[in-house]
Amino acid sequence: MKLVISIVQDVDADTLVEEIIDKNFRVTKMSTTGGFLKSGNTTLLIGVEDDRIDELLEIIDDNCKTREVTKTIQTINIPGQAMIPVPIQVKIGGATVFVLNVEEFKRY
Ligand code: 2BA
Repeated sequence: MKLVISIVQDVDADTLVEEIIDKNFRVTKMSTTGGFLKSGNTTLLIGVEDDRIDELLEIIDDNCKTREVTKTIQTINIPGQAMIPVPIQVKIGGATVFVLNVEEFKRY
């Protein structure tokens, strides 16, 4: 068995979870925050049998889109001068996925 940890954009999360449930996987959805953008994203925990991992990864890939957002960073180019806000474009991936081997799985 594998544990898939998938970090996705909030905007894709509901459709993705529906699709995952429709296809008879089990999923836990958590509200999380990206460290870089400091804005909300969604982390899904999905326990899956080894023979269905490819099917699951395909569902994630099909339902998550890459998008660009603008983030304003504070920068300074002359020592002693005020901070200048500079907008930068950041590409957020469709999904960041970790696949872990599960040593033991129990339901009581
Ligand atoms: P954030 O940390 O908010 O990052 C959002 C996007 O900002 C990232 O998209 C990446 O394109 C960019 N980014 C992140 N750190 C950066 C940096 N130091 N310099 C320049 N650009 C940077 P993704 O890579 O698609 O990541 C989306 C979200 O997935 C991340 O949100 C974070 O919550 C999670 N994530 C990504 N890689 C991770 C990892 N190795 N471990 C844990 N969480 C991760």
